[in-house]
Amino acid sequence: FGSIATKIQRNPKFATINSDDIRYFRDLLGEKNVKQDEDALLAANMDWMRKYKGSSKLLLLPRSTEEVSQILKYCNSRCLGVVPQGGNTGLVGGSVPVFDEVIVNLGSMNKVISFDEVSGILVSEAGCILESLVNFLDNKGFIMPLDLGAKGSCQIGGNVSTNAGGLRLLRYGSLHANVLGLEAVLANGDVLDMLGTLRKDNTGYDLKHLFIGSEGSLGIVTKVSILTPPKLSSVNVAFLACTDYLSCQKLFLEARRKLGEVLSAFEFLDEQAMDLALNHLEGVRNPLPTALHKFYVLIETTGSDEQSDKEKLEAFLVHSLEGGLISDGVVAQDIQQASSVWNIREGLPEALMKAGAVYKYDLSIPVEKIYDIVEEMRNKLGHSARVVAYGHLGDGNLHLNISCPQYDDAVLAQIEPFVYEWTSKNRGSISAEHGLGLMKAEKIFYSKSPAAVQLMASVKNLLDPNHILNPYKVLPQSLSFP
Ligand code: FAD
Ligand code: 2HG
Ligand code: ZN
Repeated sequence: FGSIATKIQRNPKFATINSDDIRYFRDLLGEKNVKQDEDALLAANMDWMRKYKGSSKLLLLPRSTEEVSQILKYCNSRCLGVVPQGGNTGLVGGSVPVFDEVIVNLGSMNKVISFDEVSGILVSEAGCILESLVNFLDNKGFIMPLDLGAKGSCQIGGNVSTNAGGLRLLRYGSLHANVLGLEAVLANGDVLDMLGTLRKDNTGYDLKHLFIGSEGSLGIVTKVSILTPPKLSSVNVAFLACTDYLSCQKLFLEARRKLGEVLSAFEFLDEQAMDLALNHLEGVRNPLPTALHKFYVLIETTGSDEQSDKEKLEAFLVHSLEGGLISDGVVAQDIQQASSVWNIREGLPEALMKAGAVYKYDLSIPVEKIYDIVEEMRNKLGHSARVVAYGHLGDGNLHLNISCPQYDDAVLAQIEPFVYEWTSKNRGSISAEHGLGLMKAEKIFYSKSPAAVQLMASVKNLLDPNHILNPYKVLPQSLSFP
């Protein structure tokens, strides 16, 4: 496991769970929603990467906002640390305890509350799994404005709390644009009803935005209202090969120009990522099998007119081939082929897990510089680790992954602080979409000014004066103890 927790001190103000606490929670939630058994706690204490592991003795499963409110009111009065948890797919150690914090998992709050078929506005509880919302909407002819590889496990409340980006952000924008309202419970148990369903509402400060991306540090999100786009009939997926990064970049510019309003995803992976997918993912084969290319680009178009969308894509591909931007390519002929191409891209986090230990960096970098850091990192590390690059090129978001047989402090010392300093120097962000969590709480200054961080700490103090919510995460520890 990562050695991060050993560098952090448990907040001495926090109480420890006792039998009175357990009795209180059992009375409130019923016995079966208060978990103390080893199996349930093992899963809830460990993150998806198996890199961060807490030692909580208590997992609570509330079924209503009122129960969440009572839980937080009680924990606040007792000064018990709390970790809000969704699907536990987060990649920065934010969703599991560091020490013995109480885990509050929203999974039992999984009902759709309403759906307006005219406006496409969906209101649901926070514990709904993203994929179940996708399936619900599919029947109504709508889609979720976000899509990510973790859709089978992550919850909409977790997505909102991390401001998850994913594979469709290029087309539909971030959750700051699509979440119309939410309900959140503050640390003292107060329920903040901001569950608006309006596209436009300029009455005062738009407080919901504080909760979008605050990673459970300001409140527990219990309900979400979200704008969903209509499902369009024509979806096309092309998988293309480029000989160098500059061609990928130029291809992106061309795609925006030539595919315009139908472009719905522009993802890239490099040779090392493809090699990893082929070696570690079951049932995956290279759609361009003649050779291993340096770069691959996945382009998706989504529109309403099958014939004209296809013509547009074909004209774009012919033009790109003639102009030398792509060296090879295929267009998926049916849904199965499209999803097998998507499986390569979406399966990369899992392939990395299977390959051994992995250091993950989720960087926003100006598109033209994205691959510079990958090459610099490769030169620095030589043969001691494998540098794997992929990501949401259309959003300027690089997923830089360094894979090695086991975690090794000597390798880590080569990567950090280099990766953060490089990103900061090039005016990027050290977290494009995964958040800061535990991994990067101390690193926030690489991307935010001291004045901005100080204001964040003031907001935290105001909303959670005892700092019970997701302690040791998001903000540096020096600002974290009240
Ligand atoms: P968790 O992991 O349980 O929690 C994440 C954070 O949110 C924690 O800090 C937690 O305390 C807080 N939280 C959770 N629920 C609540 C709540 N109801 N109220 C308050 N705080 C809460 N992320 C992307 O942005 N884009 C991607 O493309 C993407 N792809 C992924 C693919 C895979 C295979 C995996 C494993 C992860 C991926 N992620 C991606 C990261 C992760 O899935 C997202 O961050 C996701 O949004 C987390 O949702 P979750 O329900 O699992 O939250
Ligand atoms: C993705 O885009 C996720 O697949 C995970 O954000 C990124 O594995 C990663 O580093
Ligand atoms: Zn991503």
